[in-house]
Amino acid sequence: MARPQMMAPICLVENHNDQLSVNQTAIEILDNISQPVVVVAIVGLYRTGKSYLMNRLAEQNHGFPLGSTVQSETKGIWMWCVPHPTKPNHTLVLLDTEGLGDVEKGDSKNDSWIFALAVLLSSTFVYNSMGTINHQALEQLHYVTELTELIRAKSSPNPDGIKNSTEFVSFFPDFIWAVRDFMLELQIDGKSITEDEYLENALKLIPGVNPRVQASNLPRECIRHFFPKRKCFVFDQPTRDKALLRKLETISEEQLDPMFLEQTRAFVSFIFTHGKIKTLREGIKVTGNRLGTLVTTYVDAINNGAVPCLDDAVTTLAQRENSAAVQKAAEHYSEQMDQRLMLPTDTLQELLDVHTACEKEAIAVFMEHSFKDENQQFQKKLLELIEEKKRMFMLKNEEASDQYCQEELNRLSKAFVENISTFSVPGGHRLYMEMREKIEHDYWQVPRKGVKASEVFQSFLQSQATIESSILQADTALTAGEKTIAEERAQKEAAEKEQELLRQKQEEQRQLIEAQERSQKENLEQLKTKLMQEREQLIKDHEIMLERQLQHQKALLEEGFRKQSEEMKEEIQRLNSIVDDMKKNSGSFIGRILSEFATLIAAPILLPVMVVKSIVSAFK
Ligand SMILES: Nc1nc2c(ncn2[C@@H]2O[C@H](COP(=O)(O)OP(=O)(O)OP(=O)(O)O)[C@@H](O)[C@H]2O)c(=O)[nH]1
Ligand SMILES: [Mg+2]
Repeated sequence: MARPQMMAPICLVENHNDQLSVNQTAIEILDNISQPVVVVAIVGLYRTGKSYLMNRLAEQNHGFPLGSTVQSETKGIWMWCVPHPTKPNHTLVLLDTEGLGDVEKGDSKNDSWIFALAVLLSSTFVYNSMGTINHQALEQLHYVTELTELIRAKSSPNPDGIKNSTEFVSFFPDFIWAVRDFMLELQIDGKSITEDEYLENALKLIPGVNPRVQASNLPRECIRHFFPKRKCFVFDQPTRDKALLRKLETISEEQLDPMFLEQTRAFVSFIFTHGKIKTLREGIKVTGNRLGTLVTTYVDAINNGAVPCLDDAVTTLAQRENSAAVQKAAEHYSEQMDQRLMLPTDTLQELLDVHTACEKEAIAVFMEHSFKDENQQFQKKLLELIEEKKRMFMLKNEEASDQYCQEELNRLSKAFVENISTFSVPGGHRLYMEMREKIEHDYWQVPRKGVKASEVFQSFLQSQATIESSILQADTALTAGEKTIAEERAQKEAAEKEQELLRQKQEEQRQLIEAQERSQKENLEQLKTKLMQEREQLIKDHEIMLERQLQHQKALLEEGFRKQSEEMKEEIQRLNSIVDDMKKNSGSFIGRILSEFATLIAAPILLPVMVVKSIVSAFK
């Protein structure tokens, strides 16, 4: 099923008795979505109209349940997958979360985890709040300051010394602040400002040492640092009528404040147009089934007392998908070989040519569906699988040829064999030889006998050797001398045929070695292309990180925060030198991996190759 159709939202992450768990039914739904996903998550204080806004994104009145009392309605994280309204073949995944800061909740730790999960899973993260963006609103957003403790980019501390949080920009979502029941005029010093300017103004650091100011500066810094792409939407009250407010989902659009309606439409349209596909680092696009794996990996980590880690999640994804990619590629090889080969093939070379073409395609299928194949272990597995399959096709080819040759030879030699006694007459040996030569001639006229043609005929000749000799000896038309000459000729011819057969085998071994060399070359070439692409993407990721750091540093300097700006210098220098090194060393880095892989794939094949080579030299 490529197109998801969910009639209603479903709980994705349950939050029961302060324990998070993944709902398997929701994972199964995601597993069936192979389309890329645009994921919008909404987070914010409880009872602030989050679920209502998410229903607007699903273009529905009902869906995520709203509550009209002060008791919080949504628990855990709920999911609704709908076809993307403007991007064909994409799925829009809406994640509605449990309201933060509910006083009725005992433990607030899960609030932090829900916040972190929403950040990790979404490509657009909506922070929803009521009223205005003031000190209080920013203090309530303290969860953002905890993210460095709750999310890890790499499983072990960065060997290159880059801070964990610096890496956030390479996989964090775009940030939208939705301000509900906004009553103020968008003006500063009498001048109209946009919503985005309103947000940026609110995020400017406030000078001073007042602890309250410092407390709200930290979330400001974190938002600016972790979410370089920011947007703000303000909303009027949906209606002045309190009774209607409590049952918003039941009222028609005409009953809503036109301004609110317009603002909601602008918000929805922005997300439909600009909401990006969820992307992990290095350009890895998230599909529905990948999202399912991510949720499971992250929630497992939390439940095991660990910190959800992007790299670990990517490794899990890669393991799962690379092994599926091996299967897919191997199946492609088998299917194509089945389709393109007509057994028996005329020569071994004919089979090997088809094999080379099919293997090339299979490697391409693997490359398309795999990523981060550490030590190329999956590619090696594919190579071994294809080698095994190739041997099986060769065996089948030999069997088909053997059977066909036997049948043809039986047909051609039937009368000859049945009437063998008729040669026991004077001059019978000459007749026998003429008949046998005719059979041989006719046999070689039969097309597409395949790789076993000579061998089968050779066995036939061997089976005739004693008969021929007795016919010769019994032939009274020949002198003893003529018989000796005939005997010697027969032996010479047999030896020549034997030699010819060995030459054919030798030639076939040479073709096999060549095919293996072609295969290794193809594997290395396609790996090289893939490694270059991955490397380019990695460099791009680091360049983006660097650019964001520079932007942030510049903004701090412009706002007069020289000290903070100076503090960023070291990290920027580190990033700069990493990017430089990566660019400089790309060639040698890829070269090293390729040569390691070349040794790895040569080893298991080399053994038969060496055996083959010794066989070949024995023939010389
Ligand atoms: N004042 C006001 N009320 C709203 C708005 N949007 C929805 N409501 C009403 O607020 C109540 C709560 O709405 P929900 O959408 O359930 O809010 P929520 O943030 O999802 O609530 P929790 O899931 O409990 O955290 C309902 O009665 C809605 O009708 C809004 O923009 N302003
Ligand atoms: Mg809700």
